[in-house]
Amino acid sequence: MQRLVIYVFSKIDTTNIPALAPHGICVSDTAHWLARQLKFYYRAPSNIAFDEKGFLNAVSKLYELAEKHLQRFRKIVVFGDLHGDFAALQSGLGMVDPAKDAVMFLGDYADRGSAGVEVIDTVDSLKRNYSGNVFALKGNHEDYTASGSPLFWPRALVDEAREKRGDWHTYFRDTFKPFVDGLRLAVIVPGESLFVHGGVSSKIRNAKDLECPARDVERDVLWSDPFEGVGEYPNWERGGAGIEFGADVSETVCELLGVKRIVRSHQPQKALTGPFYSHSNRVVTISSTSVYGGEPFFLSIDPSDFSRVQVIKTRDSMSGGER
Ligand SMILES: [Mn+2]
Repeated sequence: MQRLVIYVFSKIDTTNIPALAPHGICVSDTAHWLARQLKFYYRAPSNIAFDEKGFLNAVSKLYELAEKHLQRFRKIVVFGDLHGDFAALQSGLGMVDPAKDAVMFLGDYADRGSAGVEVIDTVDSLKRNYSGNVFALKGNHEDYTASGSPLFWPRALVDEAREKRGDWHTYFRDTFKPFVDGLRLAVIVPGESLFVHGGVSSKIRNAKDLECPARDVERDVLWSDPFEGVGEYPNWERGGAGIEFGADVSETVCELLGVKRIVRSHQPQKALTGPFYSHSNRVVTISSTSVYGGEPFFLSIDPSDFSRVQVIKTRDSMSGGER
C-alpha cells in the first residue's frame, strides 16, 4: 500500500530537510515541484545553494551534466586533491577560463599544505562568480560534525584558520560551513563518467542514492579506495572509514549508473606524476597537489569526445607563460 505524506513548511532550510530524507524525499525535487505548482518564490539563507534555474537545491548532492549542458563548454577541467597547495591551484587556474570551461574540483581543499584558507576562498569565489560552470565536490577533509569537529586526520585547517582568521568557530560558522554545505557529492556525465572524491560501494544502486545520500553512502563516496581484487571490505588503512572496493564493485556501479568510468582523487600519493589507473582503466585517480611530492596536474577533457583527455601539469603554466 502506498502512503501519501504531505509536509507543509513555512520555510525550507537545513534544519527541516533531514526530516524528509528517511522518507526518500529529495527536497530539491520537492522545491522544484513547489516552484512549478505555486510559482513559489523563496529568499535563500546564505548557506543554501540554488541551481541555474534559481530553484532550491540544498539536498541534491549529485550534479548531472547532460550532453546538452556540455555543449556550452570549451573543455572540462578536473582538479584532484589540492590539500592547501595554493601555488598549484593558481598556476592551474592560469590555464583555465571559468567563463568558457567547466571547472571541477574533487575535494580535499585544505590540510597538509599551508594555504587551505586561500584555496577555499578561491574555490568559493569561483563558485559564486561562475555558478553553473564550477562544480566543487566534497572530500573526506570536508567531513565535519555540525559543530565543527573534523572527522579525519591531519586537521591543519583548524590551526591555520585560527592563525589567519582569529577563531576557528567563527571561521567554521561564517565561512567554512556555508562552503561545505554548497559542495556536491558527485558529478555524473551520463554515458561517460562519474566524478567523486573517494569511490563507490555496493550501497549505490541508482542516481537517487547520490542525490539524497544516506550517511553510510556519503561516507563510502568520501572515504573509499579501489583495490585490485573482488568484493568490498572496510577500509582499515583509513581506520575503517569507507571501503576498499574491488573491480566487480566498480563495474556494477558503472553499469547501474550508465557510465564508463569513475574519476576520483583521494590518493594523491598514487598519482605523483600522472593519472593512476585501476580496474582495467575503469577507475582513474588524479592529484593536483605537491604535498606528497610529485608534480600536480589536472585533466582537460574534450566535452564532445571524452576519450580526448589531456593531462596538464600545473608547473607548465609557470614556464610556458600561458597565463
Ligand atoms: Mn581524501
